[in-house]
Amino acid sequence: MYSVAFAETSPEDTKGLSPTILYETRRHPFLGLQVGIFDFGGQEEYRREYMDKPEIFRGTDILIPIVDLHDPNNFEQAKEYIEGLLDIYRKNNEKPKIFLFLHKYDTESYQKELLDTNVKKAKEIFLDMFKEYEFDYMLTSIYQQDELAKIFRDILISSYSNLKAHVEKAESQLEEIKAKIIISDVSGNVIVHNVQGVSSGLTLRGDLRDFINSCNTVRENIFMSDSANFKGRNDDGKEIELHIFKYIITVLVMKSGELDVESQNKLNTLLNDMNLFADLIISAHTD
Ligand SMILES: Nc1nc2c(ncn2[C@@H]2O[C@H](COP(=O)(O)OP(=O)(O)OP(=O)(O)O)[C@@H](O)[C@H]2O)c(=O)[nH]1
Ligand SMILES: [Mg+2]
Repeated sequence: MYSVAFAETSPEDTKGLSPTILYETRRHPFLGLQVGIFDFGGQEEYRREYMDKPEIFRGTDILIPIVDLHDPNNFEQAKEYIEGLLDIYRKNNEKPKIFLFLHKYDTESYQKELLDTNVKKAKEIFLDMFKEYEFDYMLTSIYQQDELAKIFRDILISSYSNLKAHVEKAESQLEEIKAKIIISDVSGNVIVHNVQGVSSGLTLRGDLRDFINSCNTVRENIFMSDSANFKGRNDDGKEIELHIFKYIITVLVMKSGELDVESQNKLNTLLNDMNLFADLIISAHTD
């Protein structure tokens, strides 16, 4: 799930991945912070080993229990595992936000009729376990790569109060502007876009990521300011424009000629909003 949503692996290519031994940690830069991701192996021997070490779980902001919808015979066992985790958090005196993934919500080597039955059963078994927590659940699948990336994006920004509204607003603004626009962070995590085929999961296409990266270096080393704009164009009137706001947020605009006045006005509004969005992120960090 990590490699499909955050790195550039295609869903099919995960078929050869090995099981997680004990647990693996990764860091992923997102909106200017390093997000620490702990992936706990599900095999019994590993569970027994790390469940005995509650200190490993200290400082969790977000817990994502993952239930395999293709494996209903193990739902009860999964429930016990999750209860064990909640015990650990109770002992640690911590309350992470919980997002339960009812995962493999797809019919890749699985029958549609069984899937719906399993969803119903899973909801009955799992949904009332988290009453004391800030909780939500979602139906997920690595075969819905963009959807999965959006779910992780929303989970990551859920740690920042009131950013979600800005992302939703940007999403609707993009629909009305007649240009191709990609809003991402300087590391190339796509937040919102209106162009098909520019990202795999959260990760922006390599050439555009390199462009952002180079412009960001110029901003820092040559302009020595926290925001800057960059432009390129060819003889046919194709243009690419990059706005970097507060060394965190970037807006990439691609157009094939002049924009109509209405679109240009809307784009200006969007740019102002993203400037504000970057400010909010920074003040959330300092909080
Ligand atoms: N159909 C389907 N298969 C999936 C999905 N996500 C993962 N898989 C497959 O499930 C298999 C196991 O995936 P892993 O992510 O390694 O499983 P895991 O839960 O991390 O296993 P442990 O590391 O032992 O805990 C792989 O063959 C994946 O291709 C999904 O959304 N749908
Ligand atoms: Mg694993």
